[in-house]
Amino acid sequence: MTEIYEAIKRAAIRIRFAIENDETGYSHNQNATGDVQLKLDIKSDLIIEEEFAKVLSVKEIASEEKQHTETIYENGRYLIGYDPLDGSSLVDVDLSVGSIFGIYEEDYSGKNLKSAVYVVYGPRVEMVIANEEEVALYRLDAKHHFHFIQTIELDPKGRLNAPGGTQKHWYPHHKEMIDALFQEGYRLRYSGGMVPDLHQILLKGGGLFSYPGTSDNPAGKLRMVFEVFPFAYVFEKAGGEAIDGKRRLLDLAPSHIHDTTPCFFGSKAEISKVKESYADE
Ligand code: FDP
Repeated sequence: MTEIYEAIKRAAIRIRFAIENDETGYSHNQNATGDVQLKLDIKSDLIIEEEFAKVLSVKEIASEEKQHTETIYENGRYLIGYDPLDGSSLVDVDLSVGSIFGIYEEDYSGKNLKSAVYVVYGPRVEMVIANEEEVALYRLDAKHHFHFIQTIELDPKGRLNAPGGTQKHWYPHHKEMIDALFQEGYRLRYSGGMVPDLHQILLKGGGLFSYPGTSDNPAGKLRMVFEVFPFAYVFEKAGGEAIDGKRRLLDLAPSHIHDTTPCFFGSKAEISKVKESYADE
């Protein structure tokens, strides 16, 4: 696992350099979900693949930017599902973006996720590693070294509300729940980048990030293997919860690597409100 973390650190340093120096334009390709890929998406994906190709414990990779999984070392132990540059369209407007990694064994189901890592490329580069022991925050320094800053633990109740999805298509019970949080005094924090939005909730004590199923998109937008399971793991290990409205996200298994699911990540108090609101749906 340590070698995988080291590969992610090397990839993050290279991706940061590409974000700062490369063109942000679109390529002529589409990814598996039909999004037109930015040149930076493709480059970040290649960088990560190159770094994982140096790690003998990596059996297979599944990238949000690739249609199919790819075998790396037949005798390797881990399968890695990753989103190379989440929120990449925000680079153009100079907002924060991120890379997300789920490290699985045997298959890409939530129960087989063994560790999760994400990197935030913001004013500073930060990396969070979650495993059985802890959720730990690291920051990149001028000597290209990620140094330990602190462990992360959510408060039982937070103050931030990050509601995703197009409001016009929200179901009525969802809208009522989001409105009730604002009525209680929760503050809106939503940049449109999942990584910095969730990072803010994790570091500022807690709150709720939601990307629900909607009338036009009942299965939501965010992808289980590359985005949802890794953050569900981080939130649970930090003392919070992550559900699809009713069920624990890490109890789900995709039938295809690009499957999406509605998702809610938060501290215990907010997730109990989600459960109440979704109980009869
Ligand atoms: P993006 O499409 O820009 O890559 O991964 C999907 C994602 O960004 C998340 O980072 C983000 O939270 C979400 O989509 C934003 O979606 P909306 O624009 O629908 O709010």
